Amino acid sequence: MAVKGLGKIDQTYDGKHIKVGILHARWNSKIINALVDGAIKKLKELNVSEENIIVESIPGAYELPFGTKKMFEKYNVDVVIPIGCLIKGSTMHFEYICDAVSTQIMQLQFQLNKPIIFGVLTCLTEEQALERAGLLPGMHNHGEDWGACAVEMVLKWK
Ligand code: RBF
Repeated sequence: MAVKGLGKIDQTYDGKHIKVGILHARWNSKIINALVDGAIKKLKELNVSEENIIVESIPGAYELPFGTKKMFEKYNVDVVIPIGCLIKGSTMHFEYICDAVSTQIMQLQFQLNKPIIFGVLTCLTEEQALERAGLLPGMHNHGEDWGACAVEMVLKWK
């Protein structure tokens, strides 16, 4: 098969029959709100119905892996998009949380045999996060990519 544009969706997916969980952290709420809105917008564009999009929140990014596991158990969703925004501070917290969360999310996919999207921004500055949430002029909202990724990852491997 020909190589398509990197990062671009390879075909049209119809999300009519899939159920998606969005679990978001509440730290850095302005950025989080934009990312969640972007993910929902894209899910709806791909035909996922509003009642099949379940949104829950947890305090911070560190809670995302456990919360994601619970989203599958509680709501029987096909895929979860854990959304968080970590911004580097002056201590080592950032490194520990980024490492723990990314490792656990990756492992959880194999434990549960379910796709989990990596909706966590790990930024060195707030400006980087604002850019990636589409909140600075001309910048793209990564939440939209995560919505598209979620639909593809469910339907491609059915
Ligand atoms: N949670 C986030 O989602 N993003 C952050 O940037 C973030 N920075 C934190 C920095 C410090 C120093 C601490 C103590 C916590 C931070 N958290 C952050 C919260 C963390 O993910 C978690 O909710 C708490 O540590 C409780 O387990």
